[in-house]
Amino acid sequence: MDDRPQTFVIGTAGHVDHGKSTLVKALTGIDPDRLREEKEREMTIDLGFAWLSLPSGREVSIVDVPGHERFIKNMLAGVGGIDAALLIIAADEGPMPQTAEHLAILNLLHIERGIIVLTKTDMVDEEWRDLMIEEVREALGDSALAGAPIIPVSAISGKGLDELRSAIDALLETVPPHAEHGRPRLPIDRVFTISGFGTVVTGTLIDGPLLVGQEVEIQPGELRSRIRGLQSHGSKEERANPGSRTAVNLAGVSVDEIRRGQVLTIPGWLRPTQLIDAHLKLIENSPIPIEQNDEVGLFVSSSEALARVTLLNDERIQPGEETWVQLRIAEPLAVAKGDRFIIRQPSPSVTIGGGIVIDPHPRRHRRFRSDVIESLEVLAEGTPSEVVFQAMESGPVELRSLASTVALSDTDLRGAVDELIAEGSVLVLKRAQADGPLVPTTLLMREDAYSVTVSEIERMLETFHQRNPLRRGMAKEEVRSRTGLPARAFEEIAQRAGAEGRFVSDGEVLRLPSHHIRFTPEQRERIDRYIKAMRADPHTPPPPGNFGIEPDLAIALAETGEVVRVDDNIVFARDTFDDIQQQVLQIIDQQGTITLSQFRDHFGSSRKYAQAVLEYLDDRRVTRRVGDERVRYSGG
Ligand SMILES: Nc1nc2c(ncn2[C@@H]2O[C@H](COP(=O)(O)OP(=O)(O)OP(=O)(O)O)[C@@H](O)[C@H]2O)c(=O)[nH]1
Ligand SMILES: [Mg+2]
Repeated sequence: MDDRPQTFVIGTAGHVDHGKSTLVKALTGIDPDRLREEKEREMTIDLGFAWLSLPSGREVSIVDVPGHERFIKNMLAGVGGIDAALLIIAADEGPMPQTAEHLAILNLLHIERGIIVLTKTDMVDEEWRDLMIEEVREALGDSALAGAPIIPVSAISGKGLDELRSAIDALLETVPPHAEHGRPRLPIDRVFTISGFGTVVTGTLIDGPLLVGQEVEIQPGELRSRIRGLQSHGSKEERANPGSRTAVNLAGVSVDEIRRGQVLTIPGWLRPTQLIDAHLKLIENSPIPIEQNDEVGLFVSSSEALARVTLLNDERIQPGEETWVQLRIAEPLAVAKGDRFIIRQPSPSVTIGGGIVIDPHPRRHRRFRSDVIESLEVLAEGTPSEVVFQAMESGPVELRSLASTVALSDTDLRGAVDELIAEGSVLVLKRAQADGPLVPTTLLMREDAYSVTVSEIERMLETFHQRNPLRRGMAKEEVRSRTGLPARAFEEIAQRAGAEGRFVSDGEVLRLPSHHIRFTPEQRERIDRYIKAMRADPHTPPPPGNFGIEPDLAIALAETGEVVRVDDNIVFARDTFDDIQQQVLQIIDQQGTITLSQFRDHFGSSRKYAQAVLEYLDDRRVTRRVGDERVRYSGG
């Protein structure tokens, strides 16, 4: 168990030049502007990081963001996962455009804890300061930070900083324990090398702890690695807890394989996606509405991509309105259910809204369908088992991939799955061991979907048998491709339905249990004549064509087992062939090998027959060719 106190991450926000970085330095002693260009231009460009211990002893990381509107993408990459925000407003200027935009972003991301820091108060008199406090209160409107404390400070004189530290302490007191789903995620916001250590990535850790030595996966890209070391606040740790800024030293990967926007997590559950269902809200002062198929910039955690909006229930949505959408993303992103996102107009670039991921792996929906909207409502609001049931709508799914769709802790997810299995609405297609526990790769399927699929296959087979009475069954691969199921799911469904007696899996083909190859009396008559002729000359039997046995009929006859079809023209009666095979093996056992001419002499057959039979035996792995001789397939 880990009994260290909870860690926290707070972020700055606010208009350019209002004093965010200066305040961070005054609070922590660490200059968050680390790039040379930042120091030269006296402007934050990319994220900066610092940390401090509060009077209570709490450890807090601070993510310092740029205020300039050109770098808002970097601000968005840093704001994910923070526990609280410091919205910094310079007392001389008061609220400005990016004050409002950052406030809107905090609101959309549901970052509801914050402190308004009125800084640079050394530059104004008291009267002006009080006027600004009024103005700030007004600017907060009915946002989530409407009731937040407003603390006047000067980062230069240090006035108000103690009050600010206490206020941060009091605010963090109200942060509930960080969620632990058992599936830690580190949205990567920085990648660099440290000489002697190699590749390091950093981010704000959410949803679970990371441990040194652990195997990890980086998505999108499915890059595997192992955690060589962990750091938080500049000191080495064996374990990083959710809610902390975390630096991860990775084994065996180079910096150019990783970029901001990827997510480091435990292997096997987080599947990248290019289609998500979401609930979307446009901010009141969005300059534009959204119309069907509009393109937007999508920002989730530290990642960004272009996306097109399918409005599922509207022709257009106006500023201030909210609705259900499907987002078609231009490139894969590793997101999970419940992730909050921001959308921006691509050009001119401005924040227009945001929302929450409801299903990261939906199917394409048709618009204006009440059943689609209802299922999204269930996914958004339902009980765990309702959510899991709904999430399984699109077909068989592995237990581990359900995890990214449902945003439940492992315990709750298993609880919900067990409940659904017990009530019979979900089936375990195949357990790793009979009666064994569910493992991450166990395939689950809704019972209703299973019934529909099996009935569909039955109908397919019925039609096939009717049209092809001489065929033993339908090629499995063809059945599978018509159902559209992935190979493993199909195989497990076929096995289960087979065990239930719904159809028979017979080598490469599937058939209905009632189906057998049946010949018409006329066909039977021809066959009997043909077989009689074969018996007259068993080792050099006549070709089937001589008796009007067309290839289809010969194949069917072979499938019934009455004959062995070595090729189109060389067909033996079954017992003759079995006898030939047995004698071949006997000869091999007596003299070690058999040659083609030995075969020919022994059976008194032609070279053509001898060669065809021996090749057939090679194909069947009865014999094996070594130079000009045959040995037993399994023998030396
Ligand atoms: N007098 C006075 N000047 C301040 C105070 N805080 C910051 N400044 C000055 O304001 C200027 C901008 O400060 P920064 O901290 O770089 O502002 P910022 O919000 O980080 O700016 P960006 O990161 O570019 O958005 C600098 O010249 C600071 O010295 C303060 O409390 N009093
Ligand atoms: Mg700055």
